[in-house]
Amino acid sequence: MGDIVQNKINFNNFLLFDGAMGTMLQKYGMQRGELPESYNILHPEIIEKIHSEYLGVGCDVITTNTFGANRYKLKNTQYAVEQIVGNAVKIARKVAGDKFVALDIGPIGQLMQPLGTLSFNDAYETFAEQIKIGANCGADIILIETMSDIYEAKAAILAAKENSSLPVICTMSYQDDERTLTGTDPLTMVNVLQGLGVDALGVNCSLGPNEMLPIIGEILKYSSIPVIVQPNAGLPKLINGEAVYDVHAHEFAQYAKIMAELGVTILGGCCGTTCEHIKAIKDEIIKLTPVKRDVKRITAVSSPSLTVALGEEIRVIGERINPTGKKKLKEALKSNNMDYLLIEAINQRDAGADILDVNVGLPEIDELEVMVRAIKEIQSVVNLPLQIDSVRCDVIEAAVRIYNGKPLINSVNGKDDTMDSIFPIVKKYGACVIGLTIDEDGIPKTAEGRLKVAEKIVRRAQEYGIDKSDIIIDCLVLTASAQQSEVKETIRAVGLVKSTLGVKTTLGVSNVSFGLPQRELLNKTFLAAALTAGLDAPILNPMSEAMMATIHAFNVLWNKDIASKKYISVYSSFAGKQVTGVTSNDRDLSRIIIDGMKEEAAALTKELLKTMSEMEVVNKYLIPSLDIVGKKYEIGEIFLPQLLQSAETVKKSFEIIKERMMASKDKKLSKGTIVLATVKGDIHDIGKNIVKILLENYGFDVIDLGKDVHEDVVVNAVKSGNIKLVGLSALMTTTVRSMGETIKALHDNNLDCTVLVGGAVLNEEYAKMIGADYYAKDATQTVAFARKFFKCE
Ligand code: THG
Repeated sequence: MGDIVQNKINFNNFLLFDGAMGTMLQKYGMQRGELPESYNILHPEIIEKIHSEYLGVGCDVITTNTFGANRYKLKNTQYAVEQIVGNAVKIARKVAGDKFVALDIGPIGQLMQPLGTLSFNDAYETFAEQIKIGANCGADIILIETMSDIYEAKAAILAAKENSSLPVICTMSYQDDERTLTGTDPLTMVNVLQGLGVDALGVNCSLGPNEMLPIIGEILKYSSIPVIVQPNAGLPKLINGEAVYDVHAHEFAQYAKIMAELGVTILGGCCGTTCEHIKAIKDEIIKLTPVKRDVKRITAVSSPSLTVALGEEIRVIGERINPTGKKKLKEALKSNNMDYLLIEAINQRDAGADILDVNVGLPEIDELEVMVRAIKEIQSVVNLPLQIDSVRCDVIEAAVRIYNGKPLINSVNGKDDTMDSIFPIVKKYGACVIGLTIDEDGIPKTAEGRLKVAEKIVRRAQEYGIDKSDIIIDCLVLTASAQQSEVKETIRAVGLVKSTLGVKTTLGVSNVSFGLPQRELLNKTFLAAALTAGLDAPILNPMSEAMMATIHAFNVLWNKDIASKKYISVYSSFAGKQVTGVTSNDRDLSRIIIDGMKEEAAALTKELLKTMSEMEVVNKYLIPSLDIVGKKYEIGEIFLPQLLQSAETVKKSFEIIKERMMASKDKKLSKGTIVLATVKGDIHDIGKNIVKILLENYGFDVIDLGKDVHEDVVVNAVKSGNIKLVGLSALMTTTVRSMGETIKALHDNNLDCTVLVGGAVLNEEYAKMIGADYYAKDATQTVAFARKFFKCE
């Protein structure tokens, strides 16, 4: 940190951030297509002026002009990250005085694996580079913002914490369905980011203050750390051919006031906001005192788009991904057959599991490597939170590091050395952890003895800064065959631990029956008794109908399944219905595509082609299952990651089908050719890339012209390929104009093609105005249009 004195920030007071950088740069003459970050080098005086103006209206924090200053976005420019970030922080530092400088970190602009190609480690390294430079040059805060993928946010937060000692703030951007692009809801965001130890969290960009209110309400309900909001100045509207933000300073500040009264303490502005907006907020919050919020912490684990809270309904932890006693799973792990694991995961999910235990501990394999792979693979197809189960600390740490969400660690116990090695991991990665009531002296015989161990675990965790709500106590099930007299002591311990410590509880229920016949009978009877004593999350075999039935019934009888809703949905048409879900035998290609199992799809396609024609496979399986997935996406049952996973699965099938068709005479598989381009001046091509994946997997050929594409390039591609359908995308308000120009160029050249447009700031009205033939809200709409256009229906 050199000799720069870092300012101390009080997050308990109101903290006012600045407004938009881009809007101000445009005001000072920045042209479309210019790189905003280049101003740190070419026109530092303009950046200095903008910072000074924001400081002049009373903001406490200025944000560096480094939103896109990462190695990916700067790759094809003449600038280095070091130079851009270094200059940006120095300029801000120079004018900040006793105010704070926030190092701005925006998204990398690439889709993360498995959606795209960016690996977690590459994301981490990319952020680490920016953060080291920014911290060295004197930034006071790391501001990670406009994140739409919580996995990317996690990489950035870890990079910030491991490469600086600065406070970290993270804000994510939401769509109008109150989820981020990759499907994260506000509760999940809070549960994950708060666990990772950020100093404040919240929302910025993409929506105006009004649209953000419901999201902010959710965040405030769960966040026990300060909440930050930086809205756009409304939703972009079209005025004289320009997309503009029209929530003016006064109205904006009224929303800021409402937010502050709800409990938001850190405010500022994003796109379209100026000094006037910031001054107006200042004038409002100066009259207010921060609201003291008392947030009750919940015990909850998360996948990227699903949070499972313990305490209301009984939650089932699926035990089946554990090689103990399972010959087939052992074989699969030894031969690196991940599909077997995935089928176990899918089957347990379909049978009603809420969380999946993942244990791959076998002496003959590289457990760490297999665990990391298993976690990644399972998370790419199943949207449930995972419980990471290993006796090895290094395996647990590697797994929770690359896990996407807030995991549950299985387990810690009352032994000093175990606690000292596991708790730092729990704390650092913000996991929940199961605490087993066993210590150096073994498992206490009595319930009181086990309570003592539980108390020790909770106390010690708190010394590590872990909240009690992140601990789930396991009073340990003993086997009836060996220790029959102690079985009911476990049940008594559950009640005692719950009432004394107020923590949530789990038990490995199936242990009770080891070595006895009719295990299910003992398991379900023990389960019912334990549930009555207050068991919250049993670990069991969800494929056992009797066990799941016990839980469904208990949830009704204990008034946890309100109005018996779930019970009725499971059992109202029970006659003849299989509740255990599909087994590996009846998995047809449609099912495999919907589940997103790539390797299985390829193998089964080959199999099907022995008896069916290529087009039959396409029309009977590929297209209909993609349609089902598209519908599920549209109604919000699945999110972008699952949609793309299924699309990629179809791609595997398609590759095989295409090969066959190339080999035979019939080469006409393509349903039509589409040119795609992200228009001039715009380097944000994530949307276009998503559209490309979907179109290709529906059987269209795509000519991808890339990003920042000049209109002449589009014209030439359409001319030379005699293309009938063109898709244009633009993300930024500054580049939607280029879109209009591209359409005009196509018309001026008398090209007989239809133009479809899409992008975050576009809408129907604007699409019409710039002469587009069709506006697509998302990738699935684009596909629907293409199918109509090429008469595939
Ligand atoms: N507490 C916690 N974690 C645990 C346990 C616990 N993890 C492991 C175990 N106990 C819970 N999981 C299982 C998994 C499988 C079985 C029992 C408990 C089981 N397997 C059959 C066997 O070994 O015979 C095989 C079943 C099959 O082939 O399908 O019984 O107590 N925190």
